[in-house]
Amino acid sequence: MRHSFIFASLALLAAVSCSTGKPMNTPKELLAHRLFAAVENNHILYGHQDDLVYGHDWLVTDTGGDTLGRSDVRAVSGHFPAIVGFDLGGIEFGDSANLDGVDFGLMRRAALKHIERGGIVTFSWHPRNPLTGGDAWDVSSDQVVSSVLEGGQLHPLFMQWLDRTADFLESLGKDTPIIFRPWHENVGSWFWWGGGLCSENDYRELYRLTWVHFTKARGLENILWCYSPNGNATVQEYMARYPGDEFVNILGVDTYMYVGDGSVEVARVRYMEELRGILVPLNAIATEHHKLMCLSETGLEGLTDPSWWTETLYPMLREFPVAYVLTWRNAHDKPGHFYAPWPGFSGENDFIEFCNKEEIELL
Ligand code: BMA
Repeated sequence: MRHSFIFASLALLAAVSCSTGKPMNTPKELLAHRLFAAVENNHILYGHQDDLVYGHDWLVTDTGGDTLGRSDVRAVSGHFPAIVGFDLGGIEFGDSANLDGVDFGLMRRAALKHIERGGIVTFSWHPRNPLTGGDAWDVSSDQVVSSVLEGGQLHPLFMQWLDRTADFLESLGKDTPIIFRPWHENVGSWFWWGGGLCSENDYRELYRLTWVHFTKARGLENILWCYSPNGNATVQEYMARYPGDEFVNILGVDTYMYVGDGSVEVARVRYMEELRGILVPLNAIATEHHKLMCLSETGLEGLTDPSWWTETLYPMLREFPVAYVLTWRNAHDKPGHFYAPWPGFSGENDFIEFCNKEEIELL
């Protein structure tokens, strides 16, 4: 395992370039450099969703005074993950907690604390359906995206939603570099912005509208934007909805290993084939377009394969220059819905072995 010394050296570099009179790197550029440097050095940053605010059997409830030192990943490996993901779903409605019950004030504190200790934070967003008031998975209408775009009947409401989300991100500080990953898994049709629910053009407009509003109107120039369709898509499908180079810094894929009632072996082969199917052509595109690549969401729910980390994920990561990988959340309130071990879980050792690999970076 490698620790994150690179960030400190990059910060130094920025200061040096300032003293020589050359323009200083922006926080966002520094974060991008850090991720590119990881790729160059064959490192992969490990990330875990919601790692600091709850774990398999615990939840931070003291939103103000908690020291935020807990983490399932740290409890097992001795290290915080390099990346922590949080979800903003609910902020658009003015809710005080997100769709999984994470208080937004707590999220802000946890995110800032993680960045302060040298970590990276990425935000996803499962906003409600602005037409029906249902959740992000409400796919009862294929008119939602078109109606939030400029000229659409829901446009004013939607701009208010964007502003509430931008308010939260702004509250982290305009010099705080972060990753934002909106409108994800958009080739599949399980979210209201999904493939079967809007035209390619309308999807691209949705992403661009978000980017332009955050970057230009709100001045949030501290964001690296991640485009992350579901990985079981062809590269043609992936690129058909690509917003454009100006709007995207990181090419992500969301791909899970799914065992269900079948065998682990079959599931493993399918997962690897799916990832290779998208990452081989995506790698060529990333190189040509000078973009970073990542596994923006992945995992095996319930970790039913005891050697998943070392025999499936690790070999897969070695095949492709992905800057980071984020495994999904250890839900405290949904038994079986977990993607990282905790102390006492039977698969602990395999995870520790994974974390100890030369290429895998934690804090
Ligand atoms: C999904 C599941 C849900 C959760 C949502 C947003 O993949 O984990 O339980 O509400 O992500 O975090």
